[in-house]
Amino acid sequence: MLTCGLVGLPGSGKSTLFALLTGLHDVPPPGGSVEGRRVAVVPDRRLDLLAEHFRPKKTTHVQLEFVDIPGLMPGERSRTVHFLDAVRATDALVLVLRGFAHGPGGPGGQGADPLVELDTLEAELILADLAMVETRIERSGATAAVERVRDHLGEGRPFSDLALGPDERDALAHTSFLSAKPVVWVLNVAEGDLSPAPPAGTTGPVAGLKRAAQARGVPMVVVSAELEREIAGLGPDDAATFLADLGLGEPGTARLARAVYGSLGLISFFTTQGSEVRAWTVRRGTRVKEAAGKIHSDMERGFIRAEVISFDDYAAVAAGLAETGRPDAGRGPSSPGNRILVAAREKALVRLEGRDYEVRDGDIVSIRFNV
Ligand SMILES: Nc1nc2c(ncn2[C@@H]2O[C@H](COP(=O)(O)OP(=O)(O)OP(=O)(O)O)[C@@H](O)[C@H]2O)c(=O)[nH]1
Ligand SMILES: [Mg+2]
Repeated sequence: MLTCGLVGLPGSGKSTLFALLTGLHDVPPPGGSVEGRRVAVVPDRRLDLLAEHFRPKKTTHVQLEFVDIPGLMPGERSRTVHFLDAVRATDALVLVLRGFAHGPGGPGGQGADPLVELDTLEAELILADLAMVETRIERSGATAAVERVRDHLGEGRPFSDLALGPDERDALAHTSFLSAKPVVWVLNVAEGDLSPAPPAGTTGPVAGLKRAAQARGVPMVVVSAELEREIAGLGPDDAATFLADLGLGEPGTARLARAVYGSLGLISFFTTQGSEVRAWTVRRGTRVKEAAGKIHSDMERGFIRAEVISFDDYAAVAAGLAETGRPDAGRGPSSPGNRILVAAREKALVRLEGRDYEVRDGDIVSIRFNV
């Protein structure tokens, strides 16, 4: 399972978000020195719809592990070492930046400046990488690739911004840089500031951070962790109404999980056969024969072909049919889902794909195999 670290300065809302993501009832106390680690079920409305249609015995979502890393306090050496160790043990980082004002006495002053927080966090990661590279040069001498990295980091730029040639990449293949980790920026805003898209030309920290995210190609998500915790406490119907009133289609946790997936270069595909409807994770660009191996090694070994329909095509067919609400619909072949697939086949929307087909996000896949 992939591990995502929630990192930020004290009081940015990491623990609030952590509780939200992992379904924890009580928010861990501020400044906790022992980080929490919990598994989150990644919400996916597409999978929920499939489960509603196929009525499986079991529905299996994708899971991600989140770590609530205590806030970085620059200058406090032992805490920083602990922070960096915790960061090192993750696959991806969620940078939680404060976009709401703290009450009097809150950490870090009252006003929010997410760009400054971002700089502070990145600088710490870059400094740790720089120290590592310098140690390496002292111990085993400099190579052209390592010197380039050192100069780049020395300018205060993250490893992820450095374009390397194939030879340089090979030379550094066994070195892991903290500033190379896939990141998502989360701006945690006050309840009233949760508009999905501030008007173009807006200034201020939110717009500034958005521009920076676009310029650097980093996925960014705006949430209000506090508000979303309140929403999560409502029943599913009230929660949906509440989100719709805010102009949001889905909870921030779903948007965040998708952004983490994107930053890691991961996609989901779905299977609906048998008694389970399930989401699977593969790297973008994975061929279907290899993807089949995720489900079962026999499916990869004896792969013949895959039947594939995109989720969007499936949903369009479903919307055009009255099947889903039929009171007499059962499970298995007589489930609404299978009737939708039959209709989709008649419209030639179910494709037969060979072993080299690259699986796309949202594909509904059925593997034909023979062993
Ligand atoms: N207004 C507002 N306050 C929030 C929001 N999210 C968190 N807070 C408040 O900010 C304070 C800090 O939240 P935490 O989640 O504990 O922050 P943290 O990042 O875990 O802090 P440390 O563990 O000390 O690093 C709490 O008082 C929260 O109630 C939000 O979306 N809006
Ligand atoms: Mg905390």
